Amino acid sequence: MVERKCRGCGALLQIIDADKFGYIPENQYTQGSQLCRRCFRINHYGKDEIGPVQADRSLDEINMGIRWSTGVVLVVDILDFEAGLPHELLELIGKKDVVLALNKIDLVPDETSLEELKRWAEGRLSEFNLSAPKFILVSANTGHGFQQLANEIRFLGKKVLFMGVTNVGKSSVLQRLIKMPIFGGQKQKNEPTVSPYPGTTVGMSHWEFPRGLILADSPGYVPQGRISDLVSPELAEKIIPHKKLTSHLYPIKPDDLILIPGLCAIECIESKDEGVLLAFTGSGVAWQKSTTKHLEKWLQKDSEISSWEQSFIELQPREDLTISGLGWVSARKSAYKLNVHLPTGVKLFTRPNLIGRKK
Ligand SMILES: Nc1nc2c(ncn2[C@@H]2O[C@H](COP(=O)(O)OP(=O)(O)O)[C@@H](O)[C@H]2O)c(=O)[nH]1
Ligand SMILES: [Mg+2]
Repeated sequence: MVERKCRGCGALLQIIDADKFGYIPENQYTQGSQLCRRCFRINHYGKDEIGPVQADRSLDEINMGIRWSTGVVLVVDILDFEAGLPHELLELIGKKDVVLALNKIDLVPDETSLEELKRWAEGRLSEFNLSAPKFILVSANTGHGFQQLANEIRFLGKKVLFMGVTNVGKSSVLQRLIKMPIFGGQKQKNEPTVSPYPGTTVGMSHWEFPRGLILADSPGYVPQGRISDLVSPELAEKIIPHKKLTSHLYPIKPDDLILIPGLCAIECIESKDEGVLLAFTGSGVAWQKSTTKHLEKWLQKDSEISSWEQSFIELQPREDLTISGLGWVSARKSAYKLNVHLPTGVKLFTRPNLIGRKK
């Protein structure tokens, strides 16, 4: 039997085990179908019946893909920027030519102009270990930035790998690109499978274009310390930003608490002046305010988390405190000393504010 891969998720097609990746009923296989049953059901019913691919298996595929490639498009979710650039992943890319596609810009509120976003991203990228990274602001939903992305891809050689952490929109970006006239414009029979669940793409899948250009989708790298990777797939789907960012403004003084029940709590220890914390989310979970007295109750409320840890953070006005895979809060008017309660292992970052007037 000649090995064939699923066009949607890149898994090797097989007719033996319906509970494993790549399963396809035998009659469909012999008729030449190139889509596994899992991808068919994700596309038609929005249900992933097998679940995410294992992190170590993804890593093997990513490594293979990097070795194969002449250049890389690294896709990053602009709303979860720091989590999208893990040190280990940048090391894997090494000295390959790379273009960064900062995706999901449709979720950033209109008050933040593209120019502002660009300046902010430039500043942030200078802190990561990337030599003169080229980046493009894109939205796979609206098509923004795709002409520029397509142009840049032509400088990456003939074999271009799309990579990044899980759920940033790698498959969505590729899905839109392969339909563009610049790549031949042919309607493809199958497309890379896009889903709200992390871990959908299982293996590399190749898409061939005129003049020998090949674009390849790859499974997502599972970064350390993202809240969305520590909870059930149902809760992860809720937590991952999918709608336009909203913010709530909370006047905060010592002993106040802002929190997302069962997921995180930020406790004010000290504030210099009367200030506010702006809490941002683009997901299906909401921030709220309480007091330190109720800390334990809120952490335990309907929580999937069994182990918590606490970090002390100082936040200056117009700085964001971001919680990997969840959202962020931003200080205004006052500096704050905060105790942050998070599931054990979840990473925190501070950075210049993304939204609103800059320093
Ligand atoms: N709002 C918005 N959602 C996007 C965009 N790109 C991808 N998504 C959503 O993000 C989720 C993950 O997309 P997918 O392409 O499967 O990510 P992958 O795991 O990196 O391949 C899906 O729910 C997509 O619909 C975008 O530009 N804007
Ligand atoms: Mg994918």
